[in-house]
Formats: sequence, C-alpha cells, structure tokens
Amino acid sequence: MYQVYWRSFYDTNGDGYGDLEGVIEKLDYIKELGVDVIWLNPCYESPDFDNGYDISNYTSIMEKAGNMETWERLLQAVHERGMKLIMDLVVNHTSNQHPWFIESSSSKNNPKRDWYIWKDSVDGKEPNNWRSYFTPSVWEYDEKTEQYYMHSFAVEQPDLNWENEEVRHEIYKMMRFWLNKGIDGFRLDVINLLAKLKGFPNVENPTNINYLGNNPGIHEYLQEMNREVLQHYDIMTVGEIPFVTPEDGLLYVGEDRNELHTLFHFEVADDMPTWDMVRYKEIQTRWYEGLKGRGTNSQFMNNHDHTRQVTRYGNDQEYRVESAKLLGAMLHTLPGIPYVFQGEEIGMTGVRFASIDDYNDIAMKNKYKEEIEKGRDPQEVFESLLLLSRDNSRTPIQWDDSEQAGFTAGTPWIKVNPNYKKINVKETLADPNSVFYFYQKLIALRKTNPVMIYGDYNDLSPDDESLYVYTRSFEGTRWLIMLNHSDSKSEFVLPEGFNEEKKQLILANYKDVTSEKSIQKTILLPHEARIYQ
Ligand code: TEU
Ligand code: CA
Repeated sequence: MYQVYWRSFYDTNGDGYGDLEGVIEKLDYIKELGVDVIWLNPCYESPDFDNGYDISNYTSIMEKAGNMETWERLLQAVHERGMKLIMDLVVNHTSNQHPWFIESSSSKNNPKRDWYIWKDSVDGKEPNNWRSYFTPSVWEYDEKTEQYYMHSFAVEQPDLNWENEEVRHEIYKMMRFWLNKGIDGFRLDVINLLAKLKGFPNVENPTNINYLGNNPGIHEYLQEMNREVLQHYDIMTVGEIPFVTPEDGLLYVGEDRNELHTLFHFEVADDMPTWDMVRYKEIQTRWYEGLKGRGTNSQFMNNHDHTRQVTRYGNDQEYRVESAKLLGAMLHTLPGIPYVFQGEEIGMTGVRFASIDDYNDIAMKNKYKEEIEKGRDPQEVFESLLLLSRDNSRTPIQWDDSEQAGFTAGTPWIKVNPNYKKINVKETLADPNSVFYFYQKLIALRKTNPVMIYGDYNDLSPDDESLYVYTRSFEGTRWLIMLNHSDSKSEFVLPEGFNEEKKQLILANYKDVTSEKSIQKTILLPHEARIYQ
C-alpha cells in the first residue's frame, strides 16, 4: 500500500498545492516501486481547516486538488497500470460548513437538527468533561440556538449523530456513489468513534481520550455498513482504529465479523514518542497472537499524522540510509499489510522549522495555543511540539535539487525541508544502493515469497534492547530476519536449530554481506538488516 498525501505530492499548476494532475504525472514512479494499492487522502470539497478531513461536500472534488474529471482520469490511469485506488472515508464528522450542519445549526426544530449531537448546558457549563483530540473540550457553544454541539476533533469538525438512521443511510448512499465509480475500497477515518458513550456521562480521567472510541453500538453500525454497502463490492477496507487492544481489534477485522478487512492500530504511533525496542516487539507479538489465523494487521510507522520514521525511530543523521532500509525491511517482513507513506521510499526525514508560523497543522497550532494560554513559555511549548508535529510528514515531496525541490513552480503551501538538495527522488533513482531500490526489492520479494504474507511469526529476541531477530515460517520455508536498531555493533547468538551448514542470504542493507557458512553467532553492524532463508 502506498499513501499519497496529494497536497504535498506534486503541484502541476503552480498554486503551491500538490494536485490530482500531479499524482497522474507521477504514477509511473509509484508503479516502478512495485505498489499494488494507492490510498489517497481526502480530496473532497473542504474549507481545509484540517487538510481535507473537514468535508463540506462528499461528492465533489476540492478545487485545490482539481475536479471530478481529473479524479476520473486519475482512477483510470491507476487501473491502466494494474494498480488499485482506495479513498479516505471521513464519516465520524463533517465540516461545520457542510450544508447539513448549516441546516442543523440554524434552529432547534430544523429537520436535520438530530443529524449532529446537540446538548443543553449543565449547570451553565459544557454537558460533560470530555476532551477532544484537538481542543480542551468536545463541546462548542452555539449562541443562536443556545446549545452545545460535539466535535471529537476541531471546532470546525462537528460529529455526525450515527444514532440517526437518516444519517447512516445518507452516508451509505455516498459510499455507493464512490464505489460505483470503480474505486477499490476505503480507508475509514477514526471509524471506531462513530458510537458515543451512552448518556454522555462525565469520565474519571478526561485527558485519556480513549472513551471517545470503541463504545457499545460501534459493531452494529459497521455490520450494518457491511450489509448495506461493503459486502456488495469487491473491495478492501482498512479502518483507522486508535486506542484499541488486539482483542478489541479482532472484533473489527475478524474474518467472521463481516465488518472490515484490516486496521491501523496506533499502539506504536501513540505510545512510543521515541524508540522503545522491547515495547515495540511486545506489541508486535501481542497483535500477532491476537489476530493469528482470524484477522489481518497492517504495518506502518509513519503517515500524514505521524512523523517520519527514519527520524523518530531510526537515525536520520549518521545512518539515515541504513536505518531507512532497516525499518522498511522490518515493516515488509512483519505479519501484516505494509504501508509506505510517500517519501519514505527515499528516506525523507522530519523537519524543524524556526517558528510556529512555519507550521500548518491545526492539531499542533491548537495545542500550542492551549499550552501558552496556561502561561507556559512559548518557545518551550514550541520546542516540545516539534518531534511529533504532523507537519513533519507533510512537507513537499523532494523530487530533485532544483528550486522548491521540483515540487512546485510557485510558493509551496508549507516550506520544503531544507535537506532537499541531498535527499530527493532524482539522486535516489541515480543511486543503485538507494532506499528506493531496497524498497523495490522488498516489495518484489512479497510477490514471490508467500512466507512474507502467510508465515508464522516468532520473535527470537524479545528482551533485547537493540536487536530484533525473528522468523517467518510457511510450508517448509523459514526466513530469519536480523535487525540491529542501535548505533553500535551488536552480537546475536542464534538458538539451536539454526546452525544448518548454509543459509541463503535473501537481502541485506549493507553491501558485500556474504552467505556465511554458519550464522550461529552473528555480529550486526549499526542499523544493519539481513534476511536469510
Ligand atoms: O486521525 C485521527 C487520529 O488518530 C490522529 O488525529 C492522531 O491520533 C493524532 O494525529 C495524534 O497522533 C484521522 C486523520 O488521519 C487525521 O489527519 C485527522 O486530523 C483526524 O482523523 C480527524 O479527521
Ligand atoms: Ca496545484
């Protein structure tokens, strides 16, 4: 899977925003990587407070991205190259400029009032103590009708009321509109938030916002969505499901559940601001055991919401290329569908702009405002938000070393990462040892080695702080993956059963590694990755 955040991908009309025409022009590059499915971030009409995740018209294309004709050509061009396209489905909330919300908020007895979640104040205050992802409260007061409405994200993103059957059927109609155009599935945005805690009670610990999701009723909604829409099409669905355990995750993706096919869970992304090898391995093993034989996991470490993996979990200084390859090798050999976020395949890094004004992300800007309003020092708050700012992943793709990295002939909507002169597609494609060609090999291996897809997984190094050594076994084939996540050499002694005379080296991220006679005791160099069969 390859994620295209189109507004940062390639700009063809010089307005500083990437666009769908730009995706069409670069499809051969994506195809060359070996991609099967493209996940396109939202390109529907939107006032763009949350970069397209605040939709004001589900069945028309945002002017910045292009128009429906461009979108139809993109779908056709993707299919002509034997690839598939899945779209982002954002139905927990709309924009506050969606006509539905404009009607709903116009008066208490408007027929669409109950399409959103409106509550009276309690003791002159918010209806309860729930926090939102992007603001201190999920409640926003509307003077005109003297009630609060709920928003799990920004004020500009009112939550739809999924208890209302009219809403659900309107959404199913919209889904059919896109599926009947021939898309190949959906990535379902925060889909586990659709059902709200019954009665909207105050919670013990409002800052731990997992009470916003996985509430009773969610599976009934998804089973209805499956019955009404999903099961009638030959498609794939991946749910974005924050704050979920493997046991709960299985309820969304179990093959006998008739809900979704796979999911992104966020244990790694949210619980591990920086690398914790042992915790990561524990999460991987728990998810493998939790879904084994009954459901499919997804493997990712970065996307448009989470910073670039080579910066957050690798070493983007002395070992940028090695650790970019190592992380790619891990994500493509662990159990689950691997996702490549645009730019990951050339080892693009996170960014550190000089001031909050260089940043765009509403989540970061809201957090900055909330914290300095508490009297905290602005520079200290700014510094504290840099590592995890979503804009780390949203800087323009660096195509070459020309002005604005060849992304736009205009002024980019967000600054290009200053390291574009060194890190760009052009130099990557010219280097046979680049991250790109390593990813290309990994993806090609998955098409010819079922062990990578169906193999049983066994971690041989659960307690090791820096080495990650595991096997995948399928129908007599056993792969041994050896990863050294540290900046120093590490030695691994293999348990019995691995001292066969010869092991075949499938792929290594260091040059001139040979197939050793025995690998009973192996010294791995900093950020070295090896795959043996
Ligand atoms: O993300 C929801 C979500 O879980 C992220 O907001 C994440 O938890 C947060 O960024 C901190 O890590 C989805 C979309 O991917 C995101 O871009 C939208 O802002 C959000 O939903 C609202 O639609
Ligand atoms: Ca453009």
